Amino acid sequence: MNAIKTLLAGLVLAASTVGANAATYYANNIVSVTPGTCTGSEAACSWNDRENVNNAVDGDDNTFYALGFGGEIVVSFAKAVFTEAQNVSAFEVTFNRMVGHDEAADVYSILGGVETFLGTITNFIDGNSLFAGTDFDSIKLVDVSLREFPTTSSFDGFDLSAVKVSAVPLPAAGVLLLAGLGGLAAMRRRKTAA
Ligand SMILES: [Ca+2]
Ligand SMILES: [Ca+2]
Repeated sequence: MNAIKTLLAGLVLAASTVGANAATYYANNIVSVTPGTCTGSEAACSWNDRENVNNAVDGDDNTFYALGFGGEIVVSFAKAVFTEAQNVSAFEVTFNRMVGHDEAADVYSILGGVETFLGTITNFIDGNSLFAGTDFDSIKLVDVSLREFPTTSSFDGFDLSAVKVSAVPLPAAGVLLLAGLGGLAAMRRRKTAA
């Protein structure tokens, strides 16, 4: 029993350590950018430094780059190629800021110029994360606010403050192993009681 308890404790510790050490990378480089359309006034379109593309890769969640309707951006990271499954999050600085101000972007992972569609994100809370199951060297976002929300009050599309990727923390196999060991411990307890 004690051996199993120790083993279980060790595995739990190992699992939490993996979670804590899971490397996280914020996009820090712009590979390419194609500004989209801003339908607001000149003052609105430049308000808050939103036309400055560096705001998307400056590591500061409070600054953002507005993609513009139909605008595209490709960003990369300090790590050249990601070869493990990653969670990809793109941050909108203005989550749920105003009813009707809906914005969305299609997200792709890219490896050697070949794009893989990951899904569509929105500026709703919890609408900003996707799973990337194949290798990639960069991430592309394309504003699709008008396609997803034709009546939106947005005037310059998705506001990108940061792109973050982080390894998916605990492999399913690890969870199954823990569950299996827990079952083994329970069986041994029942045997001892009988
Ligand atoms: Ca916007
Ligand atoms: Ca930023």
